[in-house]
Amino acid sequence: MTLETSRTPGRRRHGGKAVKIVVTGPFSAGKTTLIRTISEITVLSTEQDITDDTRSRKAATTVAMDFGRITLDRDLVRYLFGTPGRERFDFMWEILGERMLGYILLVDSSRDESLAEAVVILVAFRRMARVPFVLALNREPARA
Ligand SMILES: Nc1nc2c(ncn2[C@@H]2O[C@H](COP(=O)(O)OP(=O)(O)OP(=O)(O)O)[C@@H](O)[C@H]2O)c(=O)[nH]1
Ligand SMILES: [Mg+2]
Repeated sequence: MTLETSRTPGRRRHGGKAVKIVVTGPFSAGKTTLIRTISEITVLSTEQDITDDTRSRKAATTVAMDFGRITLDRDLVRYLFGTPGRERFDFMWEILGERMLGYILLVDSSRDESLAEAVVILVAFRRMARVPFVLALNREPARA
């Protein structure tokens, strides 16, 4: 797979370009859901059951990565890589961020600590590469 980045223009075998976009953010911000929602292929996910007290929030968490794809037109394909949100898997950030064109940083609006956790991730990603990013607030609590 050849990926285009700000440093390495990539060409796919049958022509066209492929770019790599990373979806990152704190635990349970909705990274896997976002990729599953927009991907045109069945997403490769690496979710494992949660066994600690955060299990009350959801049953499974990403332990390595999500992988999906969107074709914008026949000449431009975006590969989507989702990171784990748990800090203990932060070694994956650098692996997944390698040669990315940009990233989406999702924050869980329903959880106060999510913003501070997102800042830690942002600092790490800015250190990794000065590429464009989008900050998105997700899971906004419903208003009456
Ligand atoms: N209300 C609402 N819930 C969402 C949205 N996106 C995801 N969720 C829910 O939020 C929870 C976490 O979603 P995931 O996609 O597993 O979050 P994640 O960021 O991949 O989580 P980790 O991999 O554990 O860090 C799930 O229960 C989803 O159904 C959204 O846009 N709105
Ligand atoms: Mg996930």
